[in-house]
Amino acid sequence: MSKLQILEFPDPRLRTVAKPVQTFDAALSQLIDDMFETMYEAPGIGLAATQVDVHKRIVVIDVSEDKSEPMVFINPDIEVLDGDPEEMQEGCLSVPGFYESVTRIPHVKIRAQDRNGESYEMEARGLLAVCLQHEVDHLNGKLYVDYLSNVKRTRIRKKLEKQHKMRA
Ligand code: QAP
Ligand code: CO
Repeated sequence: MSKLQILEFPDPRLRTVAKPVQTFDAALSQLIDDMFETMYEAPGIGLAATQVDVHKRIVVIDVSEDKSEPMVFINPDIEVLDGDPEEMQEGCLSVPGFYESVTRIPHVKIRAQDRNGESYEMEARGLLAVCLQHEVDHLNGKLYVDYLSNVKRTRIRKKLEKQHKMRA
């Protein structure tokens, strides 16, 4: 297992639209394990392959308290169900150190494949539903900061760019 490097906003590679996974092999399984290791070490609750510069439709999530519920979503197809929009504080491993309120409908139906290519469906609510929408956005090149005001997004971008310069 190995920890992968996470791309940070405003890296243009985060804007890539990921391609469907067609081959379910040992290399895919290894990538999924590495994504879990990377997410758990951060620590985070969700990670899309886009964030580790792999432009395939793969998401890993674990919203449990004790890292006991790893979930894999390959080629996820999300349907936002009815319900009242709710505001929730979101963060992102690609936007480290910032948390902002985003409004979403916290009730979705998801169709995806597991690491063996087996199709499944599930309904999700609450944090899991929000996290799924956030991660599927990554696969489409979208970030939660896109939902913020230009002023807020620009402030976050400038602070991160400054940190990246200091690191270089
Ligand atoms: C997406 O995000 C999410 O800034 C997953 O310094 C988050 O795991 C969806 C993290 C909240 C819904 C609600 C962020 C770790 C982790 C940071 C994450 C940080 C360290 C973010
Ligand atoms: Co994110």
